[in-house]
Parts: sequence; structure tokens; C-alpha cells
Amino acid sequence: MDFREIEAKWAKFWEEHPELSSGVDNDTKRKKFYVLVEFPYPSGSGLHIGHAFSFTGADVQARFRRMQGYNVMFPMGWDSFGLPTENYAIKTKRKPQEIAKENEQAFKKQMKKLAYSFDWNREISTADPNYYKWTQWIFIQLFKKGLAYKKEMPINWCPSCKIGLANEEVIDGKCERCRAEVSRRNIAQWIVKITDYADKLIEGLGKTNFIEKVKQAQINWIGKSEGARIKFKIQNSKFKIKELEIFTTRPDTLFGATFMVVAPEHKLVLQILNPSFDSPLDRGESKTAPALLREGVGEGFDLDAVKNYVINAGKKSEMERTELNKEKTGVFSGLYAINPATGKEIPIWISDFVLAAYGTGAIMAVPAHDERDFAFAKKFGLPIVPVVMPDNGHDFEKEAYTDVNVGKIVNSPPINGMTPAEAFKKMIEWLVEYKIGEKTNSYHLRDWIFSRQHYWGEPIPMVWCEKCGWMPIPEEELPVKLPEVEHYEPTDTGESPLSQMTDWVKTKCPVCGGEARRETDTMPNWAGSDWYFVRYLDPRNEKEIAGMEEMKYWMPVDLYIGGDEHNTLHLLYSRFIYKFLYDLGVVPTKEPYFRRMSHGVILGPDGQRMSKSRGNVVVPDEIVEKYGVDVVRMYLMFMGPFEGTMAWNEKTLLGVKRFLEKLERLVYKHIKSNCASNKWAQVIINKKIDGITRNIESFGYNTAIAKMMEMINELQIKNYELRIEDIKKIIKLAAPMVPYLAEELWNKVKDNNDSKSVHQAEWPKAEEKYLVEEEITIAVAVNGKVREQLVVKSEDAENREEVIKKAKGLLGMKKWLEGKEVMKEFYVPGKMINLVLK
Ligand code: ANZ
Ligand code: ZN
Repeated sequence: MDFREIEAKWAKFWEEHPELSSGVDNDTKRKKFYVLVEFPYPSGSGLHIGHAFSFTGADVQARFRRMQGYNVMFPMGWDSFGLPTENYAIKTKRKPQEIAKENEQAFKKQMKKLAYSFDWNREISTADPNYYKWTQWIFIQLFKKGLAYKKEMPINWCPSCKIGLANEEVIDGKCERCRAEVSRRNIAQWIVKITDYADKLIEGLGKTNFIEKVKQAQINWIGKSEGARIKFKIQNSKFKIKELEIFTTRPDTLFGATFMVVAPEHKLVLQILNPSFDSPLDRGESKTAPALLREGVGEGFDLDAVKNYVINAGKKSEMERTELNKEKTGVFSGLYAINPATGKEIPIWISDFVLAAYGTGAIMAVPAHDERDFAFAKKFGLPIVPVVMPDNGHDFEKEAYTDVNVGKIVNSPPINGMTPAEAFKKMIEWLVEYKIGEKTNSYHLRDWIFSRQHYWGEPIPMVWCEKCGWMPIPEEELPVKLPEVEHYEPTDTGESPLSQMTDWVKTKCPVCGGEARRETDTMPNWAGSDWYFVRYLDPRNEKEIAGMEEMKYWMPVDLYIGGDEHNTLHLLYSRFIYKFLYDLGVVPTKEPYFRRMSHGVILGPDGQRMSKSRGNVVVPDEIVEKYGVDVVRMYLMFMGPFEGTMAWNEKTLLGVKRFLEKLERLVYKHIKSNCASNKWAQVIINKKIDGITRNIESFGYNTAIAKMMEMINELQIKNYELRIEDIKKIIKLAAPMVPYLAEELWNKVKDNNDSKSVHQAEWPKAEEKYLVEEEITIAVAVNGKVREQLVVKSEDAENREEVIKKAKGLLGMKKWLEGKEVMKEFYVPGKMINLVLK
């Protein structure tokens, strides 16, 4: 039968009976299963093959769980704010609102065609004011809890997109989107303090069932380091700053600290350049920095060199500054500090390989045991003192020794002979005792820059009043709707186009009623996707983000499917916001997602990443048109492991097509069957039911399909009689993968007691008695006299050739058969073999 006809027929039927496939039951006594797949950004180019792959994988799981009797939540929506829509609006002089709507509709149509059983009653869009009202509400709660604040920040500025970029959006110093060279710029930005949740975000992973790779990605991103803060006295300091605090992960190497390095942005450097900065000496005295310094120490100090160095460092990106193999640069600050362990004077240098935003922005340099410090010491001729020594020695002239697991402490009188781990503990005790340091953690995770100077995003619901400062919009006035403007172009000043809408910007302060200005920045792309999975549960709620009742039943998400590229940022941001909401008492569980599954990547037929320029893009619409939805769905799931990277292969696709035709023929052949049950057929079918069920549960979709193929092949080759019950089971097994064909076949075989739709039928259960590996003993006779016994698995007893071959191969048969010719072979299945010799 023509797939087009089948698809049209059942699409219509499902549309008329949503309860048959996608509908969610309100009965909260049933066991639930929440399948979430990352919602797409609806771009103008429509659903791509990667979408089709992950959505099909999710849909198979949702359909399978429904048949298993779960109440399944399987929603879909649109992450509609974002730059491409804005850029397209600018190019075509159209409204982003309209474009987004059109794209959402186009995506939805394609998804319906592909038979994704989403519950469309729960559709949401992040650009819908009824949705972003709550995104804004969450921001206000962050502000009220002191977790959102505005601060002048050096940002990565893309001069072409005219937008500030997060660190993670800068790749090799270039804008991730347009590849333009990124520069640094100071802009006042809203910052969200995700770092306050760093420990909770690590701990919470213990409650999840994420695969190890994902957990590790989160842990690495947070980058927790255990170490110590240590204070070093500055020698003869004429400044207000008398000591320098550093962060180190290696307090055990303190005796080997031969110099110190501060970031060019460190306040000590500001003070050197401008003594009036925070300096008590400035009052009444007119001493310049070099003069001050010369009073202290400062041989080799060059004020201009320091100035130039600081200016140049400001131009470099963080990536450039910290790269391990980069030639080290730096200037001497003119100051010395005292190493508290050795009591020796050590010089303080300024270098950009030390970052202002990590730790304390200052380090103790231990060139013998740190690669960067080593390179720096070599370049500027600074002393290298080894304090950890492995048994077989180490050439400290050539490279740093960084291993903490092998070696003993040396050159450090009170701790000599200890392992680095023992010395770590001892040194911390000592630091605490003498009040010069303490144990602390440091995190590589940064606070989250939450401002974009762009139009197409959620307006940040804040107002600036000269008298009151930053004030949130009263909650009852939410949403702050994104006003329609004439121009969407970002401005050269770096301000959002909203800033030019004076009528909108001018407002009253919600506290004092005085003149005030609205915030014109909008939220980053991630804001809307932080909490969408909660909104699906109660999408029309006007009083709260979602009803507690609904959330208590459905949360956490049982299975979250998404891309590897979202295993750090999106996953971390959304876990953070959810944990914050939990602390507010707004959501019922500590973690939003129980299991996280990452989907793989589909490459072009040439094994390369699909791209327009390579001309190797496979367009879902086109292949669906050619082969039908079922073939494409099953092929996608058959390509390889769900998490793998796989190249498109039309040959395999044709193989899948032939398989489905075979399946169809098998069903039609037995459609009027009223035979008795065949034990061997039962063994085959039940074993496959067992295996396929396990495979689908664990996302081994390709193996599940391979088992279906084996099953059909074996049944066909052996030509067993099959009962209509057997046929029904086979159709059910295929239903999650090939929903149209299965529905068609089901309707050919179902009777009045069966459900109307195969997608509501009960998933087949394997019967235990057919799974046990039974063994039987077959007598082997020569010329009618029993000479040997052959033991085989019961299911193999049917295979005549195989059994006879095995019998002849028995060791004990050698003497009967050697040199003889077998004329005839008789086989009574499962009982006896008789070989008649010449
Ligand atoms: C002395 C030392 C000796 C260090 C040694 C390492 C090895 P992670 O693991 O990334 O936390 N550091 C501290 N603050 C820094 C900053 N703002 N910019 C650049 N580097 C900084 O790294 C911690 C180590 O990186 C710290 O431990 C410090 O160097 C350096 F054998 O202190 B260590
Ligand atoms: Zn005010």
C-alpha cells in the first residue's frame, strides 16, 4: 500500500482522536513518565535532520512508555528569542514577532508530519508575553535575593554583531557566530550570581542519573579547586595596601615560591600607577608613584613600562592571556614581598597570564612545579627552587615537575620528607595557626552576564531612579511587553535599540513616583529555556509559574534528551534557576532532571559535517517525500547508537525499507490465521520481546531494530504457522518506530476487544517459560544402533542441517564414521538422528 495514503489516513485519525496517542491523563494515581526533548530554536530554514533524529528518538521513547502503561508527558514548544530571527527581520524589514510565528507554524507542521506524539495543548513559546512574564518574574526574584546586580564589566564585544558575548561564545578570540575579531569593552551589565550555587550544582549531580560524561562536563565547567589563600607582606609598603593575598592549590610548595605575580588589573597595580588611588599619603603630599617607590625598593622599576603593559593587556582576550605555550610577558612592579615560610624577599611582577577574575588575581609563583611559572622564570631569569623531588630525580633546568602523586618534599625544613598530600594538610594547619592563610575553594565558573544590548529578547523588568537606584517593576504589572519599534538594528554605542524609544523608556519610579528610566537591555538567549519544562505542566496558569500540584506529580523530568553542546551551559543554567526556585519554595524537587541522554550527530553521506557549502545536506522533507515517514524514522534509529556520530547512508535506508515491506507481507500472510500455537515460534518471539524491551529502555534503538529484523527473518525462513496473537505482538513491537504502518496493520488484525489505536495497546510481555534456555538430548545412531548423545539448545533442535552437522562432529563419532560414506541421514526432530552408511 502507498505510504502517502496510509500517512494521510492515520494523521487525520490521530488529529481527531488526540487522546489515542498524545493526550495526557489527569489521573495522578497512575505512574508517570516525563520525556523532555530540547525545544528548538525555530529558524527560517525549518526542521533539519538533527532535529528529526533527536525528536524521533524522544518520540519512540514516549510511545513505548505509553504502551507500557505510563501516563506520559511529552510536550513541545519554541525557543523563539534570538539573534538569527532579529537579523532576518533587519534584512527583510519585517517584524521579528511575525517571523517567529511563521517559523513556529512551519516547524509544527513538519513535526506533525513526522508523527511526533507531542501534546500540542501544552505548546509554549518563550517570546509569548504570557510566557516571558514569568521569565521576568524569576529575574525579579533573583534581584530581590541579591543574586542579580548591575556592574560595569569588561565584556567581549563583537563589532560586527554589535553585541556583548559571554566568554563561552568567544572561540579563539573570534565571535562564535560571525567569526569577527572580538575586542574588550566596558559596559554596565546585569550579572546573575550563579557562583553562589557552585557547590550545590556539584552536589546535586549525585541525585541524578546523568551519564558519566555529562556529569563530568558539569563538574569541569564549574571547575572547583581546593586550595588555600595565603597573605604575603609587602616589603616597606608606602601604600595603603600592605599585603598581597594569593590563591594556590599547592600550599605544600610555599617554600618554593620565589616570586609573585599580579594581574595587570590588580588594585596594587592601580595604586602603583596612581598613588592617589586609595592612598592616605596622597593627602597634602604631592609625591608621584616613582618617587614613592624609590623610597621603598624598586631597583629596575620603569613606570612607563608598567603603564604600557597594563594598556596592552587590556586588549587581549582571556584565552590569549592564559594559553600555556604563549611566550610569557611581564614587568617588574618595583615591589617585594616576604615569603612567610622562608622569610626571604621575593619580587612582585605584573603579568597578564594571571587573571583578575580568578582566585584573588594574584599568585605565588613556584617555577619548579608550575609550567607557566617555569616559563616566566626562565624568560626573566628568576630563581627556581625545587621543593618536591621524585626518587629518580628530575631536571629542573629543563621543565617543571608537576606530579603531586609521586615524590617527597625537600628544601622545606619543617615538612621535608612528607608527600605533597601530607604537606598540603600540614601547611594549612600552620597557615591557620599563624593567621596568614586558610583553606578555601576557588571556582572557574563565572557569574552569568545577563544583559544583551539587543531588541529581540525579554525586556529586563527593572527601572532606574536617581533617588532609589535600580528598582524592579511591581509584579502585578508584569509582563513588561517588548514594544514594537521602527528599527531593530543594534546601535553603535552598544545600547539596545529600545533606548531610542524615549516614550517607552521614560517612566515613573515604582517606589518614590519620581522620574525614572526603564532598563533597555534584554535577557540572554538562555533565559527562556531555563525553566520551560516547568511551564509545560501548567501552561496557562496566570498566578504562578506552574501549579504545585502538577509539579509534584510530574517533576522531575524522567528523561531529558538533548545535544552535547548543551551539557554545560544550558544544563547548568537551568539546574541553577531550578535550584533557586526550589530555595524559594516554588518548585517541589531539588533537581529538575533525573536522566540526561545526549543524542548523536548525523554527518552527510560523505562523512563530513552537513553544511550548505559542502552540498551534503540531507533535508528531512525531501527524503520523507520520497520514502515515507516510517522508513525515515526507522532508518534514523537504525543508523547507529543513539549517542553516536553517524554518516548518512542511502543503502542502509533502502535495507530498512525492504524490511518494512517484509514485515507487511508477513502480517498479510497470517491475517486470517487460526492455527495452533507453535512452540518454536513462541521461543523466537518471546526472546525478541524480552530483548527489544530492554534495548528500547536503554536507548539501544539500533539493536532493537536489528532484533526485529532477525525475528522476521527467522520466522520467515522457518515458515512457522503464526497465530493472530503473535502477529499482534509483532506489530506492537514495531509501533513506536513506525507509527503509521503499525496503525495500518493493527487495524487489519485487531478485533473488538483490542484498543482502537495500536499506540494505546499494551506493550507485549515476554513469557518467562520461553526464555529459559532448555537443553535436549538427541540420540545419535549409526545404521540404527545408538552410538552417541548430542545435547543442543531446544530452539536449535529445529535446525536439521545444523543438528546433523554437530552430531557428525562429535568426538565419539569419529571411530564410526572415519573412512565411511554416509548415504542417508534421518532426523526425528528433538529425538534421534540415524546415519546410514554405505
Ligand atoms: C602556586 C602553585 C604551585 C600553583 C604549583 C600551581 C602549581 P586551578 O587548578 O585552575 O584552580 N592561579 C591562581 N590564581 C590565578 C589567577 N588569577 N590567574 C592565573 N593563575 C592563577 O589553578 C590554581 C593555580 O593557578 C594556583 O596554584 C596558582 O598557581 C594559579 F606547583 O599556586 B598555584
Ligand atoms: Zn525612586
